[in-house]
Amino acid sequence: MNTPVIPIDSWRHVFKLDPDKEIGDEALDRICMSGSDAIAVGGSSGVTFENTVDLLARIRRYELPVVLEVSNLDAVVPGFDAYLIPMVLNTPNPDWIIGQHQRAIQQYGYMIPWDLLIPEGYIILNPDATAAKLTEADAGITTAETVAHAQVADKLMRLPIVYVEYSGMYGDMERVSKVKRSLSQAQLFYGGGIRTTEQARAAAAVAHTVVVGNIVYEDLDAAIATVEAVKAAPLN
Ligand code: 1GP
Repeated sequence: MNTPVIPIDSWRHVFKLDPDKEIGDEALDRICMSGSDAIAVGGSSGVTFENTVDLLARIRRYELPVVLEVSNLDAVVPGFDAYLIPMVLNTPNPDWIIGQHQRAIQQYGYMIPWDLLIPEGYIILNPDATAAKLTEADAGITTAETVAHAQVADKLMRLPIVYVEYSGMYGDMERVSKVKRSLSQAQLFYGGGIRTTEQARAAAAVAHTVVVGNIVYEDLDAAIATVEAVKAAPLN
């Protein structure tokens, strides 16, 4: 069983920051002081070693944990508290499930900090998301198929995280709830399209951990308000 190096099981709210997007010092200060449980750094395009180092250094002035969601091997920067490793489950292309991982391990195995890796079973459900296009994910799967993918991650692969990813689009909370009820041990992350406190609250009712991304760059006040909404919401 994987026991993550940092206490992700206590995380209810996470901000995901994209190294390829500009964020001013004042905005970053508000994000890092918001009461959110952690910052995840990651993005689907334009993520480089340089912009990742730069963002990590700025977030490191604050106390909250900061993890890197690895999407590009050239941008793996040392110094994060942990590294989230997506394995996309709903793609027919094994490259995004294990292929890239196998090649990375063959090439860099001697320097990988294994204790810091946290694999995620990723299910991408917005066909228009960059990540869906990149990984050839079949975002048109049914709820039953989604639940079965989640159970592969939870019960066969025993992954510590199942991530229902609607990046850029608010998802079907009934489907997320069904995924949650199907899990035995994995922690359910939900991310995608959260713009209002109502959406944040609804996601927090059905997922252990709610990830808020794009709204940070569009409406900072609305982004900050999601923290309180998630923290106050009971998990059903
Ligand atoms: C993206 O799940 C996160 O990886 C959050 O999605 O950017 O749509 O909030 P949004």
